[in-house]
Amino acid sequence: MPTVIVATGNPGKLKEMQAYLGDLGWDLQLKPKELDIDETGATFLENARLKAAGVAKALGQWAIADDSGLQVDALNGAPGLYSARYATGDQARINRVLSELAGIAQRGAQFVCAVALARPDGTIALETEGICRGEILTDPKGTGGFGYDPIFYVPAVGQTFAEMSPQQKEASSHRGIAFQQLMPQLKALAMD
Ligand code: ITT
Repeated sequence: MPTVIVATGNPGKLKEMQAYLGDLGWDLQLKPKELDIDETGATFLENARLKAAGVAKALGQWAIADDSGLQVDALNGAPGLYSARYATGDQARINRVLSELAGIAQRGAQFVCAVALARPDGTIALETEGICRGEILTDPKGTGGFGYDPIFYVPAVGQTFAEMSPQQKEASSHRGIAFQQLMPQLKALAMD
């Protein structure tokens, strides 16, 4: 059973990644807290590569990383790459997006998730990107999930991410889509 380090410090992401990778039978281990890789890339994919490669190389193990964020159309794609740094804490981040959108009728937005898997030498073995379109509500709805989930409404499902079951979020979300895309390649990968 290959050991793979899940290169994230975000508990919400970790829970989803562990569930999505569960069928592979890998020995999933969490990266040490003190091993923090600077996110200096210009795109989600670049940051996912940096995190996966940095952690893999530092530990000499396979590592998988996710870089993700919310892009709001009326805010020219903000918070985007800065989604985690938009304010301190999930509630403050939600409040900032809602106040910046106050009085704006155009509510379109998308979540993007880039995933990269790095070999123990830091080279990238696989990568992909998933996108989920939705709308930003005027008030939060639902208590599940994490981050911006309570304000992100998916018309095709008729619910926010925070109202969805974990299975529904997996089926429709940026991260769920990215991992669905990767799954056949992950299953076929020789990791010895
Ligand atoms: P790691 O880099 O350690 O993985 P992070 O939280 O810093 O953790 P990112 O830099 O990728 O991760 O920032 C992504 C932010 O976007 C995250 O903190 C959330 O606020 C938000 N986000 C990403 N996916 C989300 C989801 O499925 N639901 C709600 N918010 C999400």
